[in-house]
Amino acid sequence: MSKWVRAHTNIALIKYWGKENEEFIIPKNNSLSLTLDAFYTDSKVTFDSSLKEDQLILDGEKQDSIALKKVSTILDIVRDKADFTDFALVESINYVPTAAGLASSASGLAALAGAASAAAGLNLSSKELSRLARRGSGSASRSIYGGFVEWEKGTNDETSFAHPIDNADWDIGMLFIIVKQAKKDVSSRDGMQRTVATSPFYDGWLATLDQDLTDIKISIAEQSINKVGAIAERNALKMHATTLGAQPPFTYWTADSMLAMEAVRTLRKEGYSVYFTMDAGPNVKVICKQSEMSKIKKALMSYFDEEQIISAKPGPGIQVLENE
Ligand code: FM0
Repeated sequence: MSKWVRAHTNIALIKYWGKENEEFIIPKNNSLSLTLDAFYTDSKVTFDSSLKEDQLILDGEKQDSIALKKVSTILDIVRDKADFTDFALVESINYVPTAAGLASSASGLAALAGAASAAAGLNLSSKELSRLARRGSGSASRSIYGGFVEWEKGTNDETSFAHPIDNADWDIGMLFIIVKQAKKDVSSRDGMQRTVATSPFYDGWLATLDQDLTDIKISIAEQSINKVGAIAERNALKMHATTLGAQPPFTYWTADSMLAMEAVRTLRKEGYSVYFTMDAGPNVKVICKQSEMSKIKKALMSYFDEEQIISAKPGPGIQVLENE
C-alpha cells in the first residue's frame, strides 16, 4: 500500500502570518496562494513493525530528530486514525532547481500527508488531507490543491482547511529570484510567533486582511494580473513591516532582496505587469504574465545571474504516482 505521492509548493499572495492555536496550527487569518509547477516533493511512507523509531531519508540522506519533528506529528495522527503503532520509513525527494535554497515545507508536508494516509490504508478526502497536512506546516494545507487556493482559518481542527478557488488557467506566472544568502533566517514558525507576541504592528496587519482577501478574489475572477499583483505586493510589504516592530526586531530582507524589489519597480515603470512578494527568507518572487516571463527574465539578468532566476507556472494539486 506504499505509494509515491507528489505535491507542489505554493506561494502565498495573501500571507499566513501568526497562529491562533499553536498545537493545531489554526491561523489568525485566511491566506491565499498560487500552487506552482517548478518545485515539488515526492514522498513514500512504509510502516514497518520492525522499526524502532520513525526514519526520514531526504534526497538519500538520513535526517536527524529535529528534521523528523513535523514529520512525526503527521505520522502520529495517521497512526492514531488507523489504530496501529508501527513506526515508518519516510523517503522524500525534493525537486528544486540547483542551489535554489528554497525551503520546501509546504510541498514536503503535503506529500507526506498523502503518502502516510495512503500507506495506512486511510481513504481521506482532499479536505481531510488538507487538515492533516496543516498539522505539519500551515502552508502545506494549501499544497493539496492546484491553482489559486484559499486556506479558511476556521476555528478548530475540523474547520481549518484549504479549498481551491480558481484553476489559474490564464496568463499568470512567477519568477523566483534566488538571492545570495548572507545570513541564517529566523524560521517562519519562530518569526510569526515572535511577531504575534511582541509587534505593535501586528494588529494593524490583521485589520486590513479582510479587505485584501476580498479584493484579490474579485481580481482573480477578473483575471487581472495588475490587480492581483498589486494586492499581493502590498500584502507582503505589510507582513514584512510587522517583523520590524517585533522584540527583538528582525527582517528577512537583505541588500539583494531590496535590489530585486527595486528592479521589479523599475520594470513596472517600463510598462511590464510585474509585482513582487516575499516570504520568511530573502528570496523575491515576481508575479507577472506568463506571456511576458521570458522578456522579464532577460531584463532581470542585468541585475542577477541567469541561474538565480527560475520560471514557474501554475501547478497541479497532490497526485499519487504509482502503486507498489
Ligand atoms: O506561506 O509554523 O507554513 O502563507 O511562508 O509550519 O505553520 O512554514 F511568509 C511566510 C509559512 C509562512 C507565508 O509558514 O509555518 C505563507 C509564510 P508553520 P509555515
